[in-house]
Amino acid sequence: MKLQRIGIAVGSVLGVCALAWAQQMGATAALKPTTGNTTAGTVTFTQKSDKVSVTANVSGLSAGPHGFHIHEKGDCSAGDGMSAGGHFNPTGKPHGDPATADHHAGDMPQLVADASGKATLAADLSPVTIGAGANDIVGKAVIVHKDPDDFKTQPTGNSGARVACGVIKKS
Ligand SMILES: [Cu+2]
Ligand SMILES: [Zn+2]
Repeated sequence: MKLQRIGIAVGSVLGVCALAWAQQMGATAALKPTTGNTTAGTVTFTQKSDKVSVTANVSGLSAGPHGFHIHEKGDCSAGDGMSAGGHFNPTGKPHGDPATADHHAGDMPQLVADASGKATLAADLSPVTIGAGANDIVGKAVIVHKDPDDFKTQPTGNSGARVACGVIKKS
């Protein structure tokens, strides 16, 4: 009887832990500057039911808006960041504003830097996931661009050179 009770108690604890783990599943990307740039920061992704929320803290930018995307290859080895490939686009959509229906899964709201070159961002992303399915962003890369994203030019948004890159890793 005593053993049985212990068994139930252990089972409950494991169940609660599994639930907490599922709710807090996340991933991070440490942004490092590409050659000749100083942009760096941290990007954190958290799975929340059918959406993924992103928070970013980035420094070393020129003041104003900067294109900000998840790119398809988790490879920041090239000095210019081009090894990360194009925008992450598992759903075969055109490039666009993430606030509208048609956009790459990897399209995110722009980073807007203040006069000191710092930018913070908090947003919900869709349709991406962490750790499962075709829209999984783990193993992809986050890129910060030199210029604003016009959300029109295909397939890049015309946001210019890549000033920082970071591979997305499960946390
Ligand atoms: Cu990009
Ligand atoms: Zn795009």
